[in-house]
Amino acid sequence: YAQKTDRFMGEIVNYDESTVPAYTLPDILVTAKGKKIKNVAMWEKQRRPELLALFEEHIYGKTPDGFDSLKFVVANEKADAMDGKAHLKEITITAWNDGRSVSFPVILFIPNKRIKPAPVFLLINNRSSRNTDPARIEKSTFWPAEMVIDSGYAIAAFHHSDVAPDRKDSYQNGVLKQLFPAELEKDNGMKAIGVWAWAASRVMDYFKTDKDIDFNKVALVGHSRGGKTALWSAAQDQRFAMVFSSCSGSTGAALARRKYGETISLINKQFGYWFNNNYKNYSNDVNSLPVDQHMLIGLIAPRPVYTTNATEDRWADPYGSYLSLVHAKPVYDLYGRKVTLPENMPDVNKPIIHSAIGYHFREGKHDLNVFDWTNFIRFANHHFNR
Ligand code: GTR
Repeated sequence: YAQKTDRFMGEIVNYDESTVPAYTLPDILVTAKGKKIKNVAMWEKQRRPELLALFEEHIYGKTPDGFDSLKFVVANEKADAMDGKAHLKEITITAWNDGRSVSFPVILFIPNKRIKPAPVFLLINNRSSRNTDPARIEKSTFWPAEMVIDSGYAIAAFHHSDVAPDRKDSYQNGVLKQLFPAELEKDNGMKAIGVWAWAASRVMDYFKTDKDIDFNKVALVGHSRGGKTALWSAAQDQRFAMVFSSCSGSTGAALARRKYGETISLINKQFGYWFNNNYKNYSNDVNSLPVDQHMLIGLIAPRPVYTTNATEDRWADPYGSYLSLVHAKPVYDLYGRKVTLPENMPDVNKPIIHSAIGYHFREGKHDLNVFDWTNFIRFANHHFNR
């Protein structure tokens, strides 16, 4: 990885630590009016809502407050799936608003060997839907369902494109056009990531109705664009008890101001339909963005959050993603939650588990694999006291 720059979409991509510009992050514990946040009450009443509103307004768009109704149907069920180890439920979630509806499927396996409702990992699947094959003919390390079941957890997934297609010419076809067409007219209206995050919350609504699931132990998982979504979803929806964000990079865990790997400008050019229109204003003016991504991590506090990076994924700026965690720590400190992140980037393949903010920098590619899931389970076991 000697190469220090690259060219992409007419821009120079920086991979040289020594040319990262000097930057000042907006202070996570100082309000827009300059007031210092000194305790949890001030954080929750003043700063947290302020930051949430800034992320809505300038980046991900505002999630509509409500919709008319929601319906869950178990479309298929198998009590002895995975050779008897798990109970499979294929659920169809249908949401209605103003007389129109959208339906999307959720795959859920629940371990049969358990005495209580099961904690669950919910994956926002942004790769092939074969990853979550309910028949288990296809098996993928992206969603290693057998391994998760053997660890005593339920595992669920939905496919992001079932609620908002992952294409700039058709992302509107789904939740946006059907349920919230007015959002498409607004500069701060949610786009694809907003919809994916909204759908994760609807799965959460379902979990609340399933007595086999421990509603207080739902961990949200996402990779890359799904990892950005997982952070945004959990930042808004405090019912998610834990978050795992794999290789989320730009507009996920990575600090925008570092200009290393993928920048706001590049992500807006390639994937503008993920973010609201206002975000385009920062393509060439990152320093005027009133937030940076450490604040997105801070919005998840005091809940445990775990992020990852991979050595062959400089595009996602591993160091800048780690720094985001370090700069979110003051919020966890307010809550008295133990965060044991070393000041410098941790060694490769050395996970940090016993910390409310967990992390690993693993060897290999931009992906979600068995090493990742093994450590997600360790982190969940630790923080769910299992
Ligand atoms: C890349 C994109 C990243 C990341 C990734 C993915 O091409 O630039 O921000 O989201 O796709 O989702 O795999």
